[in-house]
Amino acid sequence: MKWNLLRLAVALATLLACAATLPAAEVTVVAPDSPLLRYALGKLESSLRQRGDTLRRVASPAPGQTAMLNVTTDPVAADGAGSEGFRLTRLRNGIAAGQVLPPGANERKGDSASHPNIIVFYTDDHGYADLGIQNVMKDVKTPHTDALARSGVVARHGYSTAPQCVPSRAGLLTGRFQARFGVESNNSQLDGFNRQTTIAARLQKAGYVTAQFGKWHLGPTAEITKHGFTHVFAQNGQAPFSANITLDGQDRPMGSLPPASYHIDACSQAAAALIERYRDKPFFLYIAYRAPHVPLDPPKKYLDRFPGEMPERRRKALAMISAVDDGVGLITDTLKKHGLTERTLIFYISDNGAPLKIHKPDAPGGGPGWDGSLNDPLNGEKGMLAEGGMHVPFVIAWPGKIPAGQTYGHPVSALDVAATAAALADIKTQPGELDGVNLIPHLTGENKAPPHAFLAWRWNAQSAIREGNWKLLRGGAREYLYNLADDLEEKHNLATQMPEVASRLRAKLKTWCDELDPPGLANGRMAPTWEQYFDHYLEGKTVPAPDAKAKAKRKAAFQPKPEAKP
Ligand SMILES: [Ca+2]
Repeated sequence: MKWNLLRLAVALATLLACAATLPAAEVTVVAPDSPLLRYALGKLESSLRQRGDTLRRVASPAPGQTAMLNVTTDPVAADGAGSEGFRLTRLRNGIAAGQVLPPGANERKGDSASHPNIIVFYTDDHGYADLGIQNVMKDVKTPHTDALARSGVVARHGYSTAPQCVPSRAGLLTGRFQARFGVESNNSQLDGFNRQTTIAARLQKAGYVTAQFGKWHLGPTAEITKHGFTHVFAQNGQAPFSANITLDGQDRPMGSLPPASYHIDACSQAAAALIERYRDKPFFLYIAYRAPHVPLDPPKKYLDRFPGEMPERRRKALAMISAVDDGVGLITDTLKKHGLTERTLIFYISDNGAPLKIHKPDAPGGGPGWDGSLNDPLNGEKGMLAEGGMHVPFVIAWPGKIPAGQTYGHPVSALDVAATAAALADIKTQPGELDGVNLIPHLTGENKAPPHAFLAWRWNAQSAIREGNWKLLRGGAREYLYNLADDLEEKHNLATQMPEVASRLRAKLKTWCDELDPPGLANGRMAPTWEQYFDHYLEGKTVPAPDAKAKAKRKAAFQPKPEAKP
């Protein structure tokens, strides 16, 4: 006993002594757990802070587990002392010994404490134009998301897997193209999805705390926990939350939770509370804001940020996106507060493009149609495999791991989220089990090749393939070929000029589509609505306003009635 205490004392003294001489690099301190060593690690932490270094993470392990402290020294303040092979030679392998490992040694395989946290912000019907960092629209205000993007990567060619909510979410969460298991559209049965293993389930098994916030849209909210999410704070539409945690991130029985604040704010607050609760464990947060999807319901606080002349739908969409942006700010601040910024990989992606409904009716107060978000400069909208339907805002950040300030030009997919997460958590998958790619080597520059040989989609009667800058888009009997390098707006159909390219891509697309359930270049017929969309966006034809009569009727209904005569 005395001997152990002596060794603990030596370890403590050595750890404190080494604080002044730690090299200019990331190091990991590993030691068997004990109250005394925790005390020593605490002292080391405060010494490093006084020296101006950045503390990356302090794990507070359960009794019997290994204590670990990762620190990253500030390169400006660092003296450049040899960073390779640095060791505390006075410490021996023993019960109470502490050890300082060389840089990179902290990525311990199979140890969940070394795995990064993963957060996915998934917005809803949020068009490509509507992040400040996109430099498309001047009216949008997203300072926190822009800062997040500047700390990492703006993917200029980021895609969701579908131009609609359900299939897009099924693809994101499984990491497999959703029509492989029969989830084609919002009208599909979800049996196929229910048989899949979500990335949440994989991460949960790997030791992650998992939590879902906001819109689910993949079956009953009561079943969310069956898909790998331990904590649920779900809300579909205007219904009360279905939650097994409170706004403060504390456990409660799964059930209805009346909204205590605006749904976007509530999701952000609950997510931040869960970060506070689990700051010492790896966590996976899937934060799916129902924004700026209709009904457009921003409170005054957010509307007031967008004064002046503009369509009311636009004002409301900007206000909802601003609320999401506040959430991004709250969550990134919470990470920073606990030294987790460099321990956390964040994705920010929209589930599909904005629904414009061709004529952009400005009916205030929500309802179907234009949600006020915009896809500029892309052509088309939600419900199309034209770029406007699924080429979306796409940001990836992991400060300290992925170089900041990047704009990434190769196409990436929401499918890559699961593949990246699986790789980072050391989750083994079979070849072909996931459709996405681990993006990290591509974003660090280690792998300069495009992540994907091609990306492909099928949504009902439409299908598309993008290979390099070539894109073949099919809708029923129609076929379009675009060179996105100089025609991102999809205005110049080259199908008749370049038949050999179209033919090659069609064959490749057909091979890919034949793996889907059911197989085929199309699943069903083009509805008249989609024929109109294609006419309007891709053929430049004038399509009469579908709601002209209804609009007149609505206007008449709002005329003040003559006062009744006494
Ligand atoms: Ca959506």
